[in-house]
Amino acid sequence: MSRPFDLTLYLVTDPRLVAERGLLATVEAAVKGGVTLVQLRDPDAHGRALVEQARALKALLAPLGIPLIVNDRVDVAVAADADGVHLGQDDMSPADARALLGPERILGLSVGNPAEFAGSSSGIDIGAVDYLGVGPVKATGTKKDAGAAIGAAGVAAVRALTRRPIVGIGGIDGALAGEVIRAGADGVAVVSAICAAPDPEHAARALLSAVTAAR
Ligand code: TZP
Ligand code: MG
Repeated sequence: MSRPFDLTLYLVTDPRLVAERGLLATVEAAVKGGVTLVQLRDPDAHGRALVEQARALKALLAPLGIPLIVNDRVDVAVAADADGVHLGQDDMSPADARALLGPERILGLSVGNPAEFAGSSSGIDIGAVDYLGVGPVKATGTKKDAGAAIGAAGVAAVRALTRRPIVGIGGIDGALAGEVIRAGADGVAVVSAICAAPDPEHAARALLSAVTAAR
């Protein structure tokens, strides 16, 4: 059983989009605005830099009770004592990650569409996974190799296949957040809607209201 987590408003960081304001300042503002979970995502960073960033984020978030998830890197998550890991379909299998992470850490898995969910649940052990990141919901420039957009209807289709918690991701803004929640997602994950906003705290607060209103 993993430690408790709340997918309501899930911030995924992007090194380019936080460069000007800084990673910690951006996350601190976003958390003030109501972000409930933070993922450190920097696919190009080297391990040492990533561990340092994860430790700094953990020090900021732990006193606030907000879990820190590390993208892709089980080793970095363990080294920095992060709360969990988010895996892509081509990363280490969830079962292997779970063996390294132990029972308490949170484990997420990206699912691009209903067919990929069906493949994941047969080909790999989805039993080790605590939540699914589903999308891109809408086309996004933030992740260059993201698959085809599936819309809120795609989220609903994955929802129909599993009871596991789902967070929608990809191109989500205030307007789309409500649709994704009404499609059955437990929360929304955003990168640019917060990281590239002129006021990340205000942006987070607006997204949180959209999610809450749609529930
Ligand atoms: N995974 C699927 S889409 C995406 C990730 C990391 C990027 C989402 O970024 P944005 O800016 O919220 O569209
Ligand atoms: Mg990944």
